Amino acid sequence: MVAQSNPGVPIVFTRLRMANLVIVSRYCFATTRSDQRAVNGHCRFFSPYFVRKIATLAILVAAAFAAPDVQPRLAAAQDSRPNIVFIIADDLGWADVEFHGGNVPTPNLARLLEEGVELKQHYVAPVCSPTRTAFMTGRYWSRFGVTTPTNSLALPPDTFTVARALRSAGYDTCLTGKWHLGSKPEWGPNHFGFDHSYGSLAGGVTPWSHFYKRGPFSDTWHRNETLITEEGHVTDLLAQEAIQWIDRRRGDKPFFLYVPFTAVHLPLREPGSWLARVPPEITGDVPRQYAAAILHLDDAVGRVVGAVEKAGKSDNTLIVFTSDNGGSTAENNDTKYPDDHCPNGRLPGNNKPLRGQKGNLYEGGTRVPTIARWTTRIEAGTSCDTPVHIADWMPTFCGLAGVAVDAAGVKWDGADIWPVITGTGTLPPRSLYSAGTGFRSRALRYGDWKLIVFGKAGGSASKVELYNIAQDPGEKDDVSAAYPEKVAELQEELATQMALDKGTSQK
Ligand SMILES: [Ca+2]
Repeated sequence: MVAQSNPGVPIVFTRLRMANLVIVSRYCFATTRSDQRAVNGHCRFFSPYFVRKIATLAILVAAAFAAPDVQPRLAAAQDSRPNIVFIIADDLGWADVEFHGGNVPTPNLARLLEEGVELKQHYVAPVCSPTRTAFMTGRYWSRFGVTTPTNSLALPPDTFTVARALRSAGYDTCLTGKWHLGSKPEWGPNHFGFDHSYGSLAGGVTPWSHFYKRGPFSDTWHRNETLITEEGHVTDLLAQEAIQWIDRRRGDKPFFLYVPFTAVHLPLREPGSWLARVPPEITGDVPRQYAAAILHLDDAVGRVVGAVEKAGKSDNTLIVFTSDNGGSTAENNDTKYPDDHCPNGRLPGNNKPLRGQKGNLYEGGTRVPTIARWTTRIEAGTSCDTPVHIADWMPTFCGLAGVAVDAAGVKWDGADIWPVITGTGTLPPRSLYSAGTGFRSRALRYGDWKLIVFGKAGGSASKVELYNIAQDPGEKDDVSAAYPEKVAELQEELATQMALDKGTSQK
């Protein structure tokens, strides 16, 4: 059956037809600068320009409603399903990118931005594994009790993951990058819906030797869950595998490619060729390494996007870029990792003007640079100010792919955000809920408001803060004392969300 929150095939039909009409309407009632230029100087309703548009409208409206039987529409829906490339950086902060004031050029991201939509309020977890849990499942990480980076098995083995969902709809699926949802090979990506997988089973790795932190999971570099040893810088290897997987594809089967880079997570030691490109005004070993890692990451994103274009798939591929949490200021040469000659010093992760950083629930920890591009379906150079969440991608992808979902078995927290990405609709009012690490804090975003509760639920040490994010995105002014009714309202919703978490009674 088809879940109410997930547009199944019949709803996809409706959406496609409505989308056509929206496009046609926009075309006819021009509002873009180029259209206004074209109209300028003419009598709008009698110009050859407008007559041509009205004729086109008539033809396309007729075509949109001229499919009386299901089969032709099914063919149309099948043909419209996009390939999906989901690229996620590691610990890349809000202002680490040039388009948010970062100090190094990110031209490939800038190009995606020019050709796509920026999601200006895209929320993730404050740390790694929780974000990946929500992306994989469409559910809040706390539903699985995952609130910290983990090497244990994060998801029940039969979890309906986004990879399984898309594979069930005929997609080929591939992960090149960091998994971190269970660090044993038998808990790896191939066991959760990926046809092909490569990279780190655990978390971030040493850049040249590809080891995770010292201990039982240090040896983690793999292909299809078989541990391997390779030479090369981690960013290049991950990009290269993704590109080769695209290049080797044959036929028209749609694909889902998930590329979770380890950049710009510590420990960093970049190739000399990238260090040489860092602007001279950036000084200090680790700040220069960090800048080089951003340049390198941006280039790797460009190479993956280039492979999609070279394969002739650009017009029917949705590409998303985001980060898994805010920027970090931790020590680069973390001694928990085997030595890989990485320089000492603190990372300069930049989340300005947002407050906080990786690890906490302020905006700097959880709001990350995010872009979506689909050249034929998303209007270029647009932005979306609706708060959205990493858990929204699975319902969105399933909607686009026409995945039939068992409503009784799937309890998504996320929503299909395609209407707000494309500017064709709005979402019903909803809260966005985030559990902090170890359930030691919680946040709830509702409308312009954000409630943060510190301390274990019900504990005597709990502390409440309230911010109006629209007026105060930097979370400088806690207004909880001035709006007790708003605090109470949000606490009630928070309690409802908390009750759905795994093991709530123990928290
Ligand atoms: Ca991370």
